[in-house]
Amino acid sequence: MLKQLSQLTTSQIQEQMKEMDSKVDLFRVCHTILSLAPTTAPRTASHSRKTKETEISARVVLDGSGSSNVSTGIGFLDHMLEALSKHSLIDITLKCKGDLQVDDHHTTEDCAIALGICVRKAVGDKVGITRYGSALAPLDEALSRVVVDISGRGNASVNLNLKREKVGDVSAEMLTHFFISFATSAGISLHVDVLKGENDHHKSESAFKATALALRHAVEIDERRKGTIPSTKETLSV
Ligand SMILES: [Mn+2]
Repeated sequence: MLKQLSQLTTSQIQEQMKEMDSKVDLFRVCHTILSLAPTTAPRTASHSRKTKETEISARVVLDGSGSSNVSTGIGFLDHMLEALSKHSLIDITLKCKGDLQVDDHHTTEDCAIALGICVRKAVGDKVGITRYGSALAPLDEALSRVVVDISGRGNASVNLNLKREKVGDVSAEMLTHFFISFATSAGISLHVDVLKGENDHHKSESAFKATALALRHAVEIDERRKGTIPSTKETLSV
């Protein structure tokens, strides 16, 4: 090598060094691209449905950044779902045109079902997930506790303890119904309890935020599971 180099002129050596530099750069670029490439498919799912009552399209990205684009026609529900996305880090896109001239029932229920279906599809066979999640979330004087199990079986126990008939433009009973419909279609056990609070807006929002925090933990991949299913039955399919 030294002998070969000694036979070259200074400009030839410089040219060879430039060529080597460009090869090293190319190697670095290839290495970076390979290290950034995802090793598994992104956990995302979509669902759309059109009936005489509602027309809905929904999409979730489980390993998202908490960005949302929500438009249900019900302002307070949008506010709650944006909070759900922000604090779960699950990206949510949800568009709904519902029969709000009737009331808020079909729109709220069908949005919950569509989001639940997306979550169920996105967690797939539940390989490697943490499965359980629990969280406390305050909002000023209000405090909520949520416990979730991504079991494949949908059920919910919900105590929002709201005093008013409506919060914003959604009825209190439909906020409760939202959690039940979501849990049923997502195939999760969901326990929502507002433990304290005076203001119904605060109580509702702390319940959605606690749900977000619990869900975030439950859907996350647990690296120590090394791709196994967190069940002694070795399956979490229904
Ligand atoms: Mn608020």
